[in-house]
Amino acid sequence: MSTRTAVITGASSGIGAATARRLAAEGYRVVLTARRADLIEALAKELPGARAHALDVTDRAAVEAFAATLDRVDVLINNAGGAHGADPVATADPADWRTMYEVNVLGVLHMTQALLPALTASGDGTVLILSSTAALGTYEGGSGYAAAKHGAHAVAETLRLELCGQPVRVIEIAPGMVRTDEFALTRFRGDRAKADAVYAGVAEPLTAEDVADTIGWAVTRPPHVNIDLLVVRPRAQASNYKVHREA
Ligand code: 8X3
Repeated sequence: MSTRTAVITGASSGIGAATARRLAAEGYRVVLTARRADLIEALAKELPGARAHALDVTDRAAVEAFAATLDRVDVLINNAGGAHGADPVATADPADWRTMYEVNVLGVLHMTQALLPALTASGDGTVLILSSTAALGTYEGGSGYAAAKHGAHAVAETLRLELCGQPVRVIEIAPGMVRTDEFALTRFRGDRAKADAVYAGVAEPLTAEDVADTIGWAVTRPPHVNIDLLVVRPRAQASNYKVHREA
């Protein structure tokens, strides 16, 4: 049997890069995609058999062209996503909402549609959608991001219904507070002080590796075991609103 292949979106940093490392360690041939070619090419050099393909998941034609380059796909990790802005509904920028919907929802649609034939043909395919605790609840300032991630959650739930009886699992992983290099910095448009304040006093937020560990566990369960939805938060975060901060 040839080596199982995992395609990972947003693999240039954070949870995507950590997941690429984790799945390569599990023996998968990983295909790294992200907009930033230099970062995924550098990571691919570190991982045996890995390949990098620069890709914007919001570009449907590019996604279809990428899919045509693949001879085998067993696992699709829909990780590309993110938050833009933390403004109230009253003043939020529609451009931020459009960007979040395009990446977090339509990006998942494009990738899943393009790779589903290969995932089904593998006889044991997995579509994993990385959502968020913002897919299941919300918080002030989180409306646009929560709306997009609620959308991704709905896609996961619907796809699982539609694929029932076919050899493709649909897994959703919903992380809470994860400290990565870029998530909060992107949300606050590069404002380092605001980004750091998100994690202020939290003894140990999750790391990208913690989430990659969860993803690695979920996708390596036996084929008949489907981890529908897994919420993972740091011990110091009991809910979107209940975070223990040390003074
Ligand atoms: C990240 C979790 O709390 O910033 O997806 O929405 S949160």
